[in-house]
Amino acid sequence: MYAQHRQAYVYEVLEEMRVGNLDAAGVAAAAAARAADAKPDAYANEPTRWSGFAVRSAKPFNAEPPPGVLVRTYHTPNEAFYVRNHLPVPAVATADGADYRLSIRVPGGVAGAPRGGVSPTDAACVHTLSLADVQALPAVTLTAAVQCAGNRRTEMSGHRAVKGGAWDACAISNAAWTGARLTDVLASLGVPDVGALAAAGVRHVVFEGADADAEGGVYGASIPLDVLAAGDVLLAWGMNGEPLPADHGAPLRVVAPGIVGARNVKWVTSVALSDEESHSHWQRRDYKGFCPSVCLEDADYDSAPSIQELPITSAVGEVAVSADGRSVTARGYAYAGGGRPVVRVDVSADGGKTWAAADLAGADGQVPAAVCGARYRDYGWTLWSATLPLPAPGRGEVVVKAVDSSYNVQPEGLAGVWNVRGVLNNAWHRVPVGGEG
Ligand code: MTE
Ligand code: MO
Repeated sequence: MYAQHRQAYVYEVLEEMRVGNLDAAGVAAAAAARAADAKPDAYANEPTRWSGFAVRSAKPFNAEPPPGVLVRTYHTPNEAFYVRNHLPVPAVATADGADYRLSIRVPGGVAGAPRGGVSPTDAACVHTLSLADVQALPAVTLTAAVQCAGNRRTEMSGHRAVKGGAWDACAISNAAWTGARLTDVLASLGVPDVGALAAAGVRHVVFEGADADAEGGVYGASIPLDVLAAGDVLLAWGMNGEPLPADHGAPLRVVAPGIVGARNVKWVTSVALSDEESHSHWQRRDYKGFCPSVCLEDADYDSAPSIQELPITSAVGEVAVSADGRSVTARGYAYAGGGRPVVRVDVSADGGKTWAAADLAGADGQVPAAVCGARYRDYGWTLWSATLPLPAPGRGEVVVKAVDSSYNVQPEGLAGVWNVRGVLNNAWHRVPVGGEG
């Protein structure tokens, strides 16, 4: 099912397991039997997509918009919003929503009797909600960028080979999401607030999607309980004022603003309050960072924490040289995880020798840095622009690095952040102007 597995190293692994060879007659007979017993195409439900995408994988569909398009508008148009699917688009994405059901699992220790903390043996209470039940709650709209942990992986593999799908710098987009607060959904079921959940032993909120592999295993991920405290995790049905598109999780997706894309579960079918992280492959055996010297065989997935908030990052989307060749105007995005505001973006046109602070465009001119307790709530990205003199007529190298409200900065090079899975690349982003920088 995974086209990206058709690679030399996969065949090498399989070669060790070869038990024999089929003869031609056997192959023909098997093909005939398969045709007679044809399963429906797992990818029969893929929607029509924008022709402007740079497609990184067709099945499952992975695509990013061109950088010039991405940084043109504060809210990314729905059709151009990057798509990261691990599995086929499920049938629920294109059905009319009437049959859609969401299950919410509340452990016994929380739901009432029996008491005594959260454990898998407690009698849990499983609530079933329709789409209408969720949409009957107060609708909230908030702007949040979603970024894949693998954004800019291609650049990282240029430094040293990594294992993971190719992405340039556009596996990130920004939208205004409309939905119900997950805390409101839980409150409507009589579930106590986050503090009481924590006291009862709940540590994680575990989500599952409707998209499944050939064996029926579904996509899943979880976020720590405390992410709910700010009240901004949504079960969203709207995107930029339109119904949620099939590729982005219709009829309902999790929007966990400030948290890595992988936990923003699309086509969500279940929410479980748990003492444990999700047991899914993507929570436990993927989306984790490692030391630069750790190879695939030595990567200890159990001890590495799952990626949740992403580090401060920025990238150049577009550069335009003035008619006289003396200056360059650069534009791009900057994003900080955990809802932290981007407070400054430094841009250079001479490869990093001299810098200027860029002009920043926040959420349509709104004051960005709202805080709730210790938690920042500025979830949208920041677009920036700067016009700088070029070091030589028509030539230079544009470099960008951003700073967040905790004065976290981006590392200069790839060597220190390189990791075997090619995630979390937030090194200074460089774009040559007029040939060599
Ligand atoms: N949810 C489901 N059900 N299935 C998926 O494959 N991919 C995750 C996340 N949610 C995924 C999912 C990953 S890794 C990312 S980066 C984001 O969705 C991408 O969201 P988008 O496709 O709306 O841009
Ligand atoms: Mo992702």
